Parts: sequence; structure tokens; C-alpha cells
Amino acid sequence: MNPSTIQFPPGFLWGGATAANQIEGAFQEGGKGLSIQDVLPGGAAAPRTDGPTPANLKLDGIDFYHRYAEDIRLFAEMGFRVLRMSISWSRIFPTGEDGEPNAEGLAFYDRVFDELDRHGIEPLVTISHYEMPLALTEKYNGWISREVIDLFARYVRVLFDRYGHRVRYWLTFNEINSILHFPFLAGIGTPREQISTSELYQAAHHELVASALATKIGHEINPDIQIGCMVIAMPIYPLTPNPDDVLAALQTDHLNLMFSDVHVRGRYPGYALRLLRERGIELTITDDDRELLAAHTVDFVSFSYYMSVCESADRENAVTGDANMMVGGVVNPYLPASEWGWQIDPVGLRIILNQFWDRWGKPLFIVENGLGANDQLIDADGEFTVDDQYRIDYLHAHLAQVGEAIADGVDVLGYTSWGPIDLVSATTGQMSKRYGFIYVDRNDDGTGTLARYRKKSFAWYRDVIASDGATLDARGPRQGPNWRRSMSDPTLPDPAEAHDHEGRRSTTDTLRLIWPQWQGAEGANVAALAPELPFDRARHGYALGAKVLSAILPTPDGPTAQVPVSMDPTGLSPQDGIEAKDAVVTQLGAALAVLDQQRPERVLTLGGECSVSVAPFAELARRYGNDLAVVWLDSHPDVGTPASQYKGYHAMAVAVLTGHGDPAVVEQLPATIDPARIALAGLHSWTDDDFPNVAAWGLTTFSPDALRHSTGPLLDWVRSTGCSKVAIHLDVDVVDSDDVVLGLGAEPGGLCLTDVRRVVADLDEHYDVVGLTVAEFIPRQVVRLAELLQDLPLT
Ligand code: BGP
Repeated sequence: MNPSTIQFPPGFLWGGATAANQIEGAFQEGGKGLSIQDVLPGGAAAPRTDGPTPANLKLDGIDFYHRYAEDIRLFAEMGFRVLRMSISWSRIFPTGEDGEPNAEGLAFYDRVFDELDRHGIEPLVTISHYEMPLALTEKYNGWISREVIDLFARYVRVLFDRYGHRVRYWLTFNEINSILHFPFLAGIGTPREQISTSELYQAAHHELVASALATKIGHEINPDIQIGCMVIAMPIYPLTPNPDDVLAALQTDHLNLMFSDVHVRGRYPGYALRLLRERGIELTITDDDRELLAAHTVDFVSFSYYMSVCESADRENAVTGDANMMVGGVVNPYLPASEWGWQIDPVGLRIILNQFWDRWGKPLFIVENGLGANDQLIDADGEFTVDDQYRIDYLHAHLAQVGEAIADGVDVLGYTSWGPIDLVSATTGQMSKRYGFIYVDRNDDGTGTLARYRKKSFAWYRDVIASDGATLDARGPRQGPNWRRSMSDPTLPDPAEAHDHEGRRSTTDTLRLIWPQWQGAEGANVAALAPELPFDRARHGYALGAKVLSAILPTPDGPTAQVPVSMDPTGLSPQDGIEAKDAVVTQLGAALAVLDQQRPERVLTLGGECSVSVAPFAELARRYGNDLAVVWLDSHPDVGTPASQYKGYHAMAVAVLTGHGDPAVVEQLPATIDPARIALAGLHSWTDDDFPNVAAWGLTTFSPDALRHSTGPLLDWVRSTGCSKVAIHLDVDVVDSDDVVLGLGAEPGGLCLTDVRRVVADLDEHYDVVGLTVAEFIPRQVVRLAELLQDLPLT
């Protein structure tokens, strides 16, 4: 065999994977009852709502319910041999306890299976993919109650009776090991922090018993069908070779493996019994449960694979990152991450395939893997498409490792990439986190025609399938790691530098952004407030301020970038209600380009006037989404718009970040921030015409007095947003001018220096500060000094 070719076994099941709640829509059609997903607009970690709300993109999904024939035709065009799909429980039993199953719901899946049949695609059905009828949550608190096992068994029996002779492969619960992190996905309505660990493990036990019972029922109805479990697979590497780290990694791994161990071996392994014992958990396990688990083990093991993580015995001092349903693990300094912070590790897929095969000797099925990315729809010679080479490279690299595992002797049944058509994200509720070979025209705000377009990866995957993988190169994508183009950090720091010898976090993941922008401050205002300085020097004072800030801070460990700023005095007159609009728009574009290239986890910005927070905070909002809160420490609210009297752009910074203001500016931003997650702190000076925007947009404010003795109210506010990450804008004029005048005008009545330091330190102690901007410093003495030096001989 040529070392660069890969051989997939004959009959290898190539295809794609979906879930009912993320594609179907039609949440109230065909007799369907409400499902838990219909009240979960913001994704797995976000709070539920009382009822369905317009913000919930899953209510309409991608309208697969009506467009399934068109979509299946496209899958067939790619040569799919299998489509992983799930059945919506509430389509079959709208309340979970109905006397008869819903005939219309059953007929819908008949039509889907018929259509698949017509195209020679076999279905792989997940019985429960993060769904249950909402009524079972309200009445039984989901899987907390043992009663749900029988209700599930009833549902399952209906499915096997109806489809058991036309569907060969079945999965019981999607990612069953996620229950410990996202209980609501198992129908448990009690807030996570109010559920005891005992209750959670008991609920997990009920699911495991229900899974065994489903396996029993399925095999009784048709002994030929194959029933598998489905888990999140995630290699856990020790952060260092320190045996304590290795043991910590093993123990974290056990928490995940427990679920598949029970499914495959039919009993709780010793390590799980110890873990439960040590946590004082006494599970109610009946003799019937034991018998069921032992007698009805799975035929194969399926799993999702998106990332690996590290584990450290000293977690408190290690950097933790994002992970899908398993919540952040310790960051691996050797790996890049996706735009959503999931660390990319193709080799980890080979490792996990080998581990699972060695452990259980059961056939394995990769039923989810893929890259969630922001795609750009382009018009290529009259046809809309996406040039998603990064996705091709990602999938290529992973499939090459599947090939390696097969060569290692692992029995792999098939590969269904996640989201072959764009769909609503499970963890964030967004459309913009796209995985598909097929683009769906639907946006995060729900707009769009729902039209389908083939991306570049469409033809690529078609060729892979048609050649049974022969078009793949075993060494992975030849052009190198292109997927990093859509990753968080294309220029990875030297791993040795990213952590100190004990694996603790260092500051190399912080970008220092120097942005000496001065054009945002209104000229007339500068002239009036700094009459003692020559006007041109005074207005350049902000640029000088950025240099001084950079000079007085210690040399950074991480990267530094400087945003190019024009010092040209032309083009400063107002345009569309903004002074020097051309300059600020151009420079904003330059700053965003720097950030897009660097994709930093954290940014320290040294300004410049106030608007220099716009680009870094918008980039952090893109990266961290709803997990980012902003604390704007400033005398002024900065909520001006082009309609305000004051034309200086720096006074529009908060407005722009919230998506208000000039479209040429707002459209450039990679993300905006919900005003509910922005607090103006230390606020006590404003112009009357734009101040009403504060209340109209729903921003929270704290006067200097509210924070004078304690940061408590502000910390409580951050807690109420549910965010773990904070970006702080520090306008130096928030400091009381009776203490020291650091900005342009005198602002008495502000917070004193020690207050400001305390507020920032308290935020840093309680939250992950990922953005800090210091802005508006005008070094008047230095301006005067420059004046003195300017005509000296030999300068
Ligand atoms: C898995 C889920 C899927 C899917 C996928 C990608 O955890 O089983 O339902 O959504 O992750 O996650 P996301 O949609 O959040 O990008």
C-alpha cells in the first residue's frame, strides 16, 4: 500500500448527522407537542423560557419538516450511504403520556424513510437527541423520576414496531454523558445549582436502565437490528508528565467512560462505585435494573468527536477553555481552537478510536465530527457558494486519522459528519455556527430565505465518498493546516512559552493592542478644554497618551500589535453626523483586521480616545458570545449617535458596540453586545440630548457613589448576567479630577484612584477579565515638554 493512501473497508458507512430539534422546525405542526428544546432559545447552557419565544431559532429550524425531500436529494448527490437523524419524541407522544401515538408524527418519519430509501440512503436513528416532551419535564422533572423509564419504553416500542424492520442502526441517547453538565437536556427542570449530585447520578442511572430496556425491546422485535450507545468522546491528556496530572487525567476520563462502560459491560465499574461511595451517593439500583443492564448491552459504540482537552492536578492555576457539552477542560498549549474555542486535534481521533477498541472490542461508529465556523456566502459566477477550504482541511485531517486507526486494526463502521447541512447550534442556539456542506440562508436574527447552496466542501465530500477515501492523503491536507484560518490563533505561540514549567497560565495569550487614535474626539471640544496648548498638539495628545501608556507598562510576554493611525490633519470635518468619519472607519477596519489575524483570547488595549475599545470588545464578543459582560468605567455614557449634537466618535463607542449608530461602522463589527450585558460605572457627566438612550436601550448604570465603598453592586450585576468573562473599559477621566486630572476636561465628583483600582481588582478576582482598555489619557506635561524640545538644536 502506498503510504500516502488510505483504505476504508468496503461498505464503510459515509454520511452526515442531524438532530430533529436542530433541523425540523414546524414545532406546532402535525400534532407535535412542545419539547424541551422549544423553550431553550439560547442553547444548552442558557436559561429556559416559560414558553416558546421568537428568539428560538429551533422553532422553525431549517424547515426540514417541509423540505426534507430537497435536502435528501442533496445528500444523495454527495453519495451519502447513511443519514443520522433523530425522532422527536413529542411528535410521537405530544405530552409523553397520550393514550395513542400521534399518527401524523409517525407518518412524517415514514415519508422521510421512504425518501431515503428512494435514494439508497440508510437511516441511523437516534431515539432521544436532547429532547423529551416538555410535559414530562413539568410533571416528572425529566429523568429524575423513575416513571419516565416506562414512558420512554412505550415510545421506543412504538418506534421499533413501526420502523424496526426498515431501520438497521439505532442509538438510544445522544451524548448520554452530558447529563452531569446540562441536566435540562435530560428534561430536568430544576436549575443546575439546586440539583444534588445524588439526584443527577440517579437520573443518569434511569437513562442507562432505559437504554438497556430499549435495547431489549428492539432486539425482541427484530434481532437483526444493531443498537448502540452514543457518548461524547474526548481524549483527556495529562498537562504534564507529573504523575499527579496523569492520575487527574485518568479520573476525569473515568467520569466520561463510566457511561459507556455500563452500556458495554452491563455493570458499574469499580472506579464508578468508589466515586459514588466517596461522594456519599447511594443510587437506588433494583435487582431488575441490574439484570436489565447485564443482559442487554449494546451492539456497538458510537460517539461524537470534536476536541481533546488536558487535565491538571492543579486545576485552579491552569487555563481552562471551552468544550462542547463537557464544559471547559484545561487548555492544551499545542493545539489551535475553533472560533468557538473548541481545540482541534485530528490525532486525538485516532487515539480515541484505539482506546475504545482496546477497551471494549466493539465496533465503533463516528456519528459526529466537524468544524463550526462563520461562513461567508459569495457569488461565484452567478452561483452562491462558500469557499470553505478550512472545513475541507479540518475534515481531511480527521479522516486521515480515521484511516490510520483502521490501519491500526480498529473496527470502524462508518463516519457521519455533524451537520451536513447548516443547522441550529445545540450549545449556542445560533445559525452562524455552521458545519454544513450545504449552506442554509438563515441568520441569527431569524431572517433569510432558507434557500440551500452547495459549498466548496460539497464536491470535495462527494469525491471522498465516491472514491471510498482514496482521494484523501494519509498525511492529511497537503497545503498544511488551513483550518487554522478560521481558528483562534493562526500564529501559535511556542508551547513552551505559553505555560511556565508548572503548566500555569502565563500572559502569552494576551494581545497588547496599541491604538493611538485621536480623531474621535471633537476638535471644538479639544480646543475649548485645552486652551493652554497649541490646537494640533492638543488633539494629537491622545496619540501621545497611547505611547506613554505603552512605555510605562512592563514589557509584555505575549504579542503586541499597533493599529496604523493617520496623523494627517485633513478630512476631519463631520460626515453623516460623525467628525472625521473617514479616518475612524478606516482605522477601525485596520484594528479589526489585526484582531482577526491574531484571534487573541485576551486583549489589553492602550488608547487613544474612548472608541479604541470598539474593535477589541467586538472581537471578544464574537469569541465569547453571551458569556461576555462589559464594564464601562467612565464619567460619560458614550451613547451618542450621528443624530446627537456632539459629533465626536469617541462619545459613540458604547452605542456602536450595542449595534446602534452609523451602519458603515456597525456593519464592520464581527459581533455586537446586548445592552443588558453592559454596565456604565462611575457615570456622572453627560450631554442631555443622547442620555435617554441609556434607558431606552436598557444599559445598567452605577454612579460613583454606588461604588464608593464597595464593588458589591457591580459584582452582583455581573453575576446576574450569567457571564463568566468581563471586558473593562477604563476611561481615565472616571478618576475624580480633584484627585488627578488625567483626561481632557476636569471631572470632579468621580471615583478616586484607589476606588478605581479596587473596582478593577475585584472584577479580576471574581471573573475572567479578557479585555482591558486604558483610554483617553492626555499627557499634558509631555505635550508641553515636546513644545520645549521642538526647536532645540541637533534634535
Ligand atoms: C453535540 C450535539 C449536537 C451538535 C454538536 C455540535 O454535542 O450532539 O447536537 O449540535 O454537538 O455542537 P454545536 O451545535 O453547539 O456546535
